[in-house]
Order: sequence, then C-alpha cells, then structure tokens
Amino acid sequence: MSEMSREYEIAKEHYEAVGVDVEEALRELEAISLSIHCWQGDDVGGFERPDSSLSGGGIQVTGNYPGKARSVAELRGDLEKMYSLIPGTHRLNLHASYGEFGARFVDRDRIEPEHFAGWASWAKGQGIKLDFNCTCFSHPKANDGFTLSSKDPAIRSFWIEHVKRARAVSAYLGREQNGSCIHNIWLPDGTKDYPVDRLGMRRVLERSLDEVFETEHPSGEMKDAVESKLFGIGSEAYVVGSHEFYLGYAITRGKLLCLDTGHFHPTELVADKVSAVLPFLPELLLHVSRPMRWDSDHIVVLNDDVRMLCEEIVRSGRLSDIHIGLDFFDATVNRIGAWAVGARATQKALLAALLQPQQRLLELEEGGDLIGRLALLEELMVVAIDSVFPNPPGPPALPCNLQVRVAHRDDRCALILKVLESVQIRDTSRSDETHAKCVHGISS
Ligand SMILES: [Mn+2]
Repeated sequence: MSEMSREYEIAKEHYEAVGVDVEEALRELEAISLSIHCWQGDDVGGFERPDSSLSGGGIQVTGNYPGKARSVAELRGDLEKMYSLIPGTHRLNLHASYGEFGARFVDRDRIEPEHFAGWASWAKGQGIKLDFNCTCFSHPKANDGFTLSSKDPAIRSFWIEHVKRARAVSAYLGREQNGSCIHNIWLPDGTKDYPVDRLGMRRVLERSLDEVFETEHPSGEMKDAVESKLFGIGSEAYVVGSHEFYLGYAITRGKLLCLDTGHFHPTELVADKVSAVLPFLPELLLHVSRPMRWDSDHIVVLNDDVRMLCEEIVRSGRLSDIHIGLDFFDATVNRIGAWAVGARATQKALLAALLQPQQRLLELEEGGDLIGRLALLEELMVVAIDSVFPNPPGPPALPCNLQVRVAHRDDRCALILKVLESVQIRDTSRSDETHAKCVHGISS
C-alpha cells in the first residue's frame, strides 16, 4: 500500500470513529460544481476590442504579472489548464464582454447568442456547463455611475436592452448545454457622496428590473440572480442595489439572491446570512471572494470566513439549492495558479464541512455541553483533510493540497511545479519578448 493510500485509510478510520462517512463526504464533494469566473484570466478585460481593459464600475484590478490572456483562444487554453489542476467537474462563469464579436465592434445592446456559440461548443467539448452575466461596467454609457437606475431614459433603455439580451444569451446557453444557465445581474450604480433621492433611484431600478424580467425564460434554460453590494470606489455613500433592496426584490419576484462575500461590512459574517435568507428563497447564489479591508477580491484561501460559509452551506441541507461561484481577480501573480488555489481552497472548505460529525455536534449543543461542542470543533480544525482530499483525474498525480504538513512536502512542491509549468507552456505559445523575459526571471 502506498504512503498516500495508507494515510487515507488511517484518516478514514479516524473519521469513522466520530461518526463520519468519508466515502459519502467525497461523493458529495464530487457532486459540487463550482462556477469558476472567466475574468481572473484576463483581469476583467473582456474581448470586445483589442486591448479591452476594466474601467469604472467601482472595482479595480492591481498588478501586471505577465501572461494575461489576450484572446478567447488563449483564455480557453488557460481555463483548460486550470481545470486540470482541480478535482471534479466545474462550470464556467462568463461575462457578456467575453463574446466572440469578430472584426466589427458589437455594442452591448446588440449582443446575440451567435457571439457565444463558440463558447457553447467549447464547453460541450470540455464537458462543462456555463453561467452568464450581463456586463454593466467598462463602458462609456456607465461612466457617470448609473446604468439600470439612471434617470436618463436613453442610458437606462440602453442597459435594459443589454440585460434583456444577456438573459436571452443565457437561455440559449441553457438549451445548448441541456441544463440551466444562471444569469447574474450586478450593477455599479451608486454615488460618491450622500444623495438626496435614495428612494427615487431605487424606484427607478425596481422598474428597470421589472422591465428586464418581462420576458420569461423556462427555468430549465436559465435562472435569474441579483447581486447586492455595500459600496465601490466612487460609490462609497450609496449603492442603489443594496442588500436589503435585492433581498426584497428576490423574495417578491422569485429570483435568486447572490451573496458576494466581499460585498458587506468587513466585520459582517456572510456565513450567517445563508440560514437567514434560505427560508424565504428557493435557491441561492454565492460569490466566494476574499475581501481584505474592503472588497479587494483577493484570491480565496482556506480561512475562517470560507470555512464557516461552507459549514453553513452543508448544515443547511440545501446543497442542491445553493450555487457556488467564485469571484476574485489578482493580477500580481500567475493567473492560472490564482484560479487553482482559490478553487481548491473552496473545495477544501467544503470537504472540511462535509467531514464534520454534524449529528454529534448537534447533540452536544442541544444537550447543553457547550465546551464539548467547542472542543470538538477546535479538534476538527487541525484534523488534516489532505489525506482524503481527492486528486484531479489523470496522470501525473497531483498532491493533496498546500496545507503545511511535513509528510506531504514533496506533493506540495509538485503542485507548485505544475503551476510554474503552466507559465512555461504559455511562454512558448506567447512569444512576446517582455513576457518571455519576465517568465524566465520568475521560473528560474
Ligand atoms: Mn460578485
């Protein structure tokens, strides 16, 4: 028996001793498809024009690490590499600005399913499903800070048309993949300083959303989600689509609510919101991110926030109603590595939650043994999950995770080497001189 499988057997026995079925936990983990965001691969630039880049919207990408995907083909290559570093089958979350528009510029109010046919066919070939988002930022008509809540009828109708078309694209993708595509609406709308017409702007947004949703698409093709935010750069004082606004909207209109872990006060526990909204919502969308002091969109790591979020997802018993997306973008490091680390951290948190003896914890809590509950939870923090964390399929075998554990030092090195190797692969395919020089400097 290899060292790895021996460790697995020992870990399995330990978990069984506290009433946890490891095989079952792994089956449940395998059934969870993360919706992985395309925008980590090119710093939220999109491909509407050559050299498109993120602008406005109150969000920012920092860093200029070499290797940013410059075309749809490069992004797909990077995505394929990223998926190979993650166990399981996962979805891809696309933004409308990532269409294949050809040589002619196609404005947002003119997008069609045909611009995403290439993505649908690529996804089929990869055996993955797609989710979709309207893109209501990085556009001259979003520069004054308002889209669907704009009081300018021309601006407002432009964005209503865009979101309607993005929903139609989602329905098309859903038909192509024979499974629902989740369309998420996030808007940057808000003001830098205190406005006097908070209610007026929210009423405009409510009306615009109602208009956007006039067309009904079968839920087997697409489902709608709405994403709130606390503040952005330039919208510090007021965001039209706040949490309370969208919570009310989602409940009254039967839409999915999207909770982004970076879109709340930094001391607020987003994990606590899962059980607060689930009684009122049939389904929920999560955007897992790592805010550092603000909505900074750092790469997700296995921290308390993510662990507790995953515990709440698992404990809710509503795993199939909760869609887990990732939302971060860091341009200071290798982007394929960023995706892989963030996705694997989310999976590790899910696995850790699935491996908790929920029944035993509940008995301790209901029996008033609160120190017993604390002691067990505390012990579980240091039970190594890496002995049972699955490897992605196909050779060469990948290590379990990056958790500090001496026995697996070689495995950890192997993962880092795999990530570096992906940089080298890109080095040969993207022959720009500066890029090659930087990569050489990093990998040597
Ligand atoms: Mn988000």
